[in-house]
Amino acid sequence: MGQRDRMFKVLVVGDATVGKTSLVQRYANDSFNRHYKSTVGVDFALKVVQWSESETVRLQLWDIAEVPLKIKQKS
Ligand SMILES: Nc1nc2c(ncn2[C@@H]2O[C@H](COP(=O)(O)OP(=O)(O)O)[C@@H](O)[C@H]2O)c(=O)[nH]1
Ligand SMILES: [Mg+2]
Repeated sequence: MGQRDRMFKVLVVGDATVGKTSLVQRYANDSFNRHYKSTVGVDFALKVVQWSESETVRLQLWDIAEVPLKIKQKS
C-alpha cells in the first residue's frame, strides 16, 4: 500500500476578536499571543497531520480578516 496524501483548505471566518487567529495559531504552531493585532487580508498556516501509517493530511488554514458578511437581498 502506498502513501496517501490529502490536502484540505479550511476557511476560518467570524466576527472580529472572537479568537480566529488565536485558534489557528494554537492549532498549527502551538503558540498564543494575548496582544490583539487584527488580521489584514489573509494569513495562512499549514498543519500536517499524520492520520495513519499510510495517510497524511495537510490542512491549509486560511485565517481571514474580519470582513462583515452582508447578504444582499434582491428587491
Ligand atoms: N484569555 C483568552 N484570550 C483569548 C483567547 N482567544 C483569543 N484571545 C484574545 O482575544 C483577542 C482576539 O483574538 P484573535 O485571535 O486576534 O481574534 P480574531 O480577530 O478573531 O482573529 C486577542 O487579544 C487574543 O489574545 C482565549 O482563549 N483566552
Ligand atoms: Mg485575526
